[in-house]
Amino acid sequence: MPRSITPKQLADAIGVSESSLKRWADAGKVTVSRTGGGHRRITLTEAVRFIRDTKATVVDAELLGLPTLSSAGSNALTTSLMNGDTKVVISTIIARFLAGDSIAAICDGPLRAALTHIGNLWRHDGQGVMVEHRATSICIELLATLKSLVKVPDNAPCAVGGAPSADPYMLPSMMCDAALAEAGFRTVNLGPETPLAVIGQAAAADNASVVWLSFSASPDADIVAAMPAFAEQILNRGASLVLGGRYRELFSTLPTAVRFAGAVGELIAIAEEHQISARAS
Ligand code: B12
Repeated sequence: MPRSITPKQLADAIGVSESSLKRWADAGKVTVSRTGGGHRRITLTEAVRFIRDTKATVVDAELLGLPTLSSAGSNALTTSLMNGDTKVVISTIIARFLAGDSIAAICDGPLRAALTHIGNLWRHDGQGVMVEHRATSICIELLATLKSLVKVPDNAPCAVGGAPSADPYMLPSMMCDAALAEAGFRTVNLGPETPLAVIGQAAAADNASVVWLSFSASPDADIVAAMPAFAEQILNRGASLVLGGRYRELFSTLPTAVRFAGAVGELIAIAEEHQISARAS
């Protein structure tokens, strides 16, 4: 069951009167369902959509089951991520999301900047590895929360992806996953260290329109050797294959239909392009 709230809770969360909210519901501006007893309920994902679309100001996020919002800037975000302050990180990013920033923009902007800064620590500071692991864990929680706030339509096209064997990096695929969900895709994130054959199997089983592969660690020679056949298998199914991550350029000799993305936003643009041409054909 999706989490849901009452019209009064949403009205109080955005500082408007309950009667205004009921008027908007009657006009179809916010979708309301009824409980068995006839009481109005609004799913959390619908409340989040309404807040973002109407640029409503959230005055009490706790009524939505979210942490009190913080308007900390990018420097404060990096500091909080370094200090392991989960609550500040999540509340700062959720505030930006509710104000209308896309998940892709959040990933390519403040999150990438903070993690780049943290990645430079391990060389200089004995605590760097601990900070890096803790920051990754906070980002995992954050990305799962962001994904839970978007509604994916029932008949959504599917996107499948992950990182290949010997690549331990979790966050790039979690970012692709959450951003594609926001863009209206049903997603299957197979996560890090996934054999290419398994990604191919999932793409076929789920009839994926888009397949992403993340290369953050230097791939083994057998993966490089297996990529042409893998690419052919995905492209022959009519899906888009998108490679990202710092080692993606190793594959620049693959067929030109394979796409390369330096940012999550680019993946979203390619996935949307795929859907437009699929609808046209
Ligand atoms: C967390 C972390 C780890 C964790 C990962 C935990 C986990 N399970 O996920 C652990 C501890 C495992 C780790 C290990 C190592 N790490 Co490390 N790590 C990082 C760190 C801090 C963050 C990585 C991350 O998640 N970034 C967030 C992502 C989202 O950012 P991004 O990779 O830049 O991706 C952006 C774009 O490139 C793009 N993108 C990326 N992938 C994809 C995929 C697709 C499909 C698309 C569309 C887009 C896309 O979108 C993202 C958002 O804009 C980075 C620093 C950094 N700059 O990223 C170092 C970093 C990657 N690590 C580094 C190193 C050196 C190591 C180790 C060798 C350290 C060691 N001595 O053991 C090992 C190697 C592990 C291995 N097997 O390869 C170096 C890599 C240098 C290099 N040129 O290769 C970095 C850059 C740190 C540094 N400045 O030196 N690391």
